[in-house]
Amino acid sequence: MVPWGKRDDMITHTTEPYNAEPPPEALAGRTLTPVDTFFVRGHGPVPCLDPDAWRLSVGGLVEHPMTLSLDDLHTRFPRRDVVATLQCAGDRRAALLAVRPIPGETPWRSGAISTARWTGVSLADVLAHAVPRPDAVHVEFTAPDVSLEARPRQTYGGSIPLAKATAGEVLLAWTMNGRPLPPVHGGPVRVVVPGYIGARSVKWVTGVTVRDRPSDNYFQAVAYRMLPEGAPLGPVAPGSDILAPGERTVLPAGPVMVHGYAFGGGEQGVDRVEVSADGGLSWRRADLDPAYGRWAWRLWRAVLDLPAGEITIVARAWDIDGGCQPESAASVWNPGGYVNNSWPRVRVVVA
Ligand SMILES: Nc1nc2c(c(=O)[nH]1)N[C@H]1C(S)=C(S)[C@@H](COP(=O)(O)O)O[C@H]1N2
Ligand SMILES: [Mo]
Repeated sequence: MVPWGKRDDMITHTTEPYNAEPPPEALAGRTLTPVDTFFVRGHGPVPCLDPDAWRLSVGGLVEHPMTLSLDDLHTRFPRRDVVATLQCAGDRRAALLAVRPIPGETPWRSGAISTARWTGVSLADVLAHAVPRPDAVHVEFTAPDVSLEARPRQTYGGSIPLAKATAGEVLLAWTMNGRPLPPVHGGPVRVVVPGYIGARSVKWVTGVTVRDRPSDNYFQAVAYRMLPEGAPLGPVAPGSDILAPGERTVLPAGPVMVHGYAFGGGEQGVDRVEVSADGGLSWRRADLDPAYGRWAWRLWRAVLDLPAGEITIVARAWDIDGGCQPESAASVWNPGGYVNNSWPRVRVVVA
């Protein structure tokens, strides 16, 4: 039995806590990822929260601390709807592991990224009622799930800059693709931070604390950094990936449709995507879907004429400022295995 109503072909990394990603082909060709296909990343067991008993406390450096019920969120604030892509900072770690081992971290392939339409209220509207004090700089989110990874043992949390929290797009969301947010994705209410690494979109959120510095939570202060003493990860790095054909697919010679996505993280627009069947000597420009809003990935497709043999298909995205993805996984390798935005490569066998 596949837990949480997920599709049968999910690639399960761990069952307790549940961590699973869809095969990349299942993500291809659809801007909105169906809920049964959406990846799950959890550091601890899924807490079972009663929506009627759920409360959100808003406090810290604010003039008017508040405790809000789900009904308060429904009735006291305008509803906001955002299509946002969530990408785990560990997405595509498997290609980094091939360079050098990264012990103890989940070997995500290409599926730790998915897109949904989220509905809720804007965190900016809630904070406007609470009125942050002049010394407010960061907003911390807390949740009740306890992770065994964290040292010392603690509940999950993280933070974002106040400027991001009040920009409008950050949601306290209770629906996902028009349905009540499932428990495994953070129901009854989660934070959705469009354009930031998935780790900041805290599920089962029960606390919003305004602070003068980032969260001291393990998942902000220790994990999710590129380097042990480096800055905590925030905005998503621009990148792209190939979703179909899948790795090791056997194909007949001739034209083949290649599918993928590009995502600039919201701050960085995608200008173009190119695909190569000869390791990057020659490139073909992919057709890029129109933007579905600033916070969603853009799907692309390209037809490549493949000769017989073992072929490596490569892709790369350019952003509107002329930046391009780094070529090699080795050049972006880091001890936690985060943010692999190097050129995606898929090997296929053309018979
Ligand atoms: N409370 C809580 N929130 C959490 C996590 C968690 O373990 N506990 N995992 C984070 C990480 S690392 C990611 S990538 C996203 C994954 O969201 P999803 O499971 O809905 O795909 O949730 C984030 N929010
Ligand atoms: Mo993550």
